[in-house]
Amino acid sequence: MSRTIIVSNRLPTKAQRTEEGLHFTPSEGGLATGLGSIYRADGNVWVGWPGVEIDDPAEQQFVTEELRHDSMAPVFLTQDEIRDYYEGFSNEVLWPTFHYFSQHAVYEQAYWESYVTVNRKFCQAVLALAGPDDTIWVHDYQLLLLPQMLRQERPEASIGFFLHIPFPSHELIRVLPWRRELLEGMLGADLLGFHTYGYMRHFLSSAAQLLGYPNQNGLIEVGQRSVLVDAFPMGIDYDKYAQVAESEEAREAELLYRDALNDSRVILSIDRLDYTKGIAERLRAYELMLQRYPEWRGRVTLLMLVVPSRDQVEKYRALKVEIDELVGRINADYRTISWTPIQYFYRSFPLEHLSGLYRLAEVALVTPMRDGMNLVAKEFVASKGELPGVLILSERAGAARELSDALIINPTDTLQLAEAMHEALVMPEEEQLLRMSNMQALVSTYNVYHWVRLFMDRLAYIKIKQQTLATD
Ligand code: GDG
Repeated sequence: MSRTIIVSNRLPTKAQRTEEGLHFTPSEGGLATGLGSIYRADGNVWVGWPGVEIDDPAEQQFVTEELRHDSMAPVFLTQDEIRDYYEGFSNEVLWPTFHYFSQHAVYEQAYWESYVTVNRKFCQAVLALAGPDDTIWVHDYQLLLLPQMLRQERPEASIGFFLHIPFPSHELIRVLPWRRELLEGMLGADLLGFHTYGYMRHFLSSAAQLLGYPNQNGLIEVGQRSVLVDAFPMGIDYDKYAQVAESEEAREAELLYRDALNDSRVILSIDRLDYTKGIAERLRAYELMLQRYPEWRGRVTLLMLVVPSRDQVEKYRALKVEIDELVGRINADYRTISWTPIQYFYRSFPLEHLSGLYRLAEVALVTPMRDGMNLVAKEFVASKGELPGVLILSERAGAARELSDALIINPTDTLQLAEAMHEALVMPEEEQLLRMSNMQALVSTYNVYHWVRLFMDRLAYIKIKQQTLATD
C-alpha cells in the first residue's frame, strides 16, 4: 500500500512543558488543517519537531509513543540545533533573504553546518518510515536540502516540495554563500511548488542563472530526471472559518468588543511579530490618516493583534520595542478621555475570538512588506458571511495575485495606505458587498482541500511523465 509522508520543521501538535510535565496542544495553522485530512488517513504519517527541547531518552520515548497514536513521528532537536539550525540558518539567513531583507542576514558558517546536520536528521527519520512506494511531501524553507538527501537514498521515490514563503529574484539568492547547495537540494524533488507564478519564475531563473539548468514550460532536466516547477496558491478551510464565524462564541466575542469600543468603527490587523509584516509602517500610515482626516478621531479604532514569535532572535526583540514605542506615542498624542486610537494586544487569541474580530472589523489591514501568501486575508473574507467589510491588501502578499477585489496598496507608500483606509471607511455598503462576494467565491472554491488535491495530482502526473520520457 502506498502512503504519504508529510515532513515539516514543526509538527501540527506542539509539546509544551508545564509543572505537571509535558502536554500536547494542536497547532491552529492552516497547514495543519489542510493536511489533517491526509496525514490521519490510513498509515500516513507527519514527521517534524515537536517544538520544545527534549533530551531525556525516557521523555523522548514517551513523546514518540503519544504522537504515534496520532500519526506523527517526532524529530528531536538539541539546544545547539535549535539555536543554529532553527533560529540561526532558517530564521536569520533564509527568512530575511527570501523576504528581500538581505541586510538582516547573518552569514555564519556554524549555522550552515547545523542546517546540513538537521536536514540529515530529518532524512534519517523519513527513511526509517518510508517504504519504496510511498510519497514524501516536504514543506518549507527549513528543509531545502532534504529532497536531494532523500533522492540519493531513494532514487525512485515520489518527492514533492512546497515553499510557503516567497522565492525571491536570483539577485538575492546569488548573495547566499551556499546558493548552489540550496538550489540543488530543492531540485532533488520531482515537483517543486510555490504560492505564485512570480515565485516560480524566480526559481526557474535562479536554476538557469546560478546552476545553468534551462527549463521548458516549467520542466527542468536534472541529469536523467525531469523536475516540474509549478504554482499552487494555498487556500484555507473556508467552511470551517465560515462556520466558526456563525457560532455563539464568535458572536459573543464580537459584541463584547463592540460594546467595549463604544461602537467605534474598527480597523483590524493580525500578524505574527515579524519585520516582513509591515507593522510599524502600518502604524505610521494610520497616524497620517488621523492627521489628514481629523473627522475620524474619536470614531475609529485600530485593533492590532501581534502574536509573539521568534523572541529569541535579536531583530524580533528590537522590532517589538519599536512597535511598543510607536503605539505608545501615537496613543499619547491623539487619545482623549473616552477614546484610544490604537488597541494593541501582544498575545495570541482563541480562534472564536479571532473570528469575532473578523466579524466586527469594517476594515482589515493586511499590509506586509513581503508575504508568501497571507492566510489572514483569506480568513477575513471567509468569516464575513453576508456582512460588509473591506480588505486592504499589500501588492507584495501572494494573496494579492488572487484577491483583486481588495484595495491593493504598496505598503511603503504611507500616503497611499492612509488614503486607502479613508476610502475603505467611506466605501458604499453595496460596493463592499459586491467586492466581498467576489472574493468569497474565489476563496471558497480554491480552498485548502483543493490545494492538496492539485499538488498531489501534479506529483502523480510528473512521475508518470518521467516514466514515459525514460521509455521514449
Ligand atoms: C507562512 C507564510 C503563508 C494569527 N494570530 C492568531 C492566529 N493566527 C493564525 C492566522 C493564520 C496564521 O496564524 C498566520 O498565517 P499567515 O499566512 O498570515 O502567516 P505565517 O505564519 O507567516 O505563514 C505565509 C503561510 O505560511 C501558509 O503558506 O501564507 O505567507 O509566511 O491562520 O489565523 N490563530 C489563533 N490565534 C491568534 O491569535 N488561533
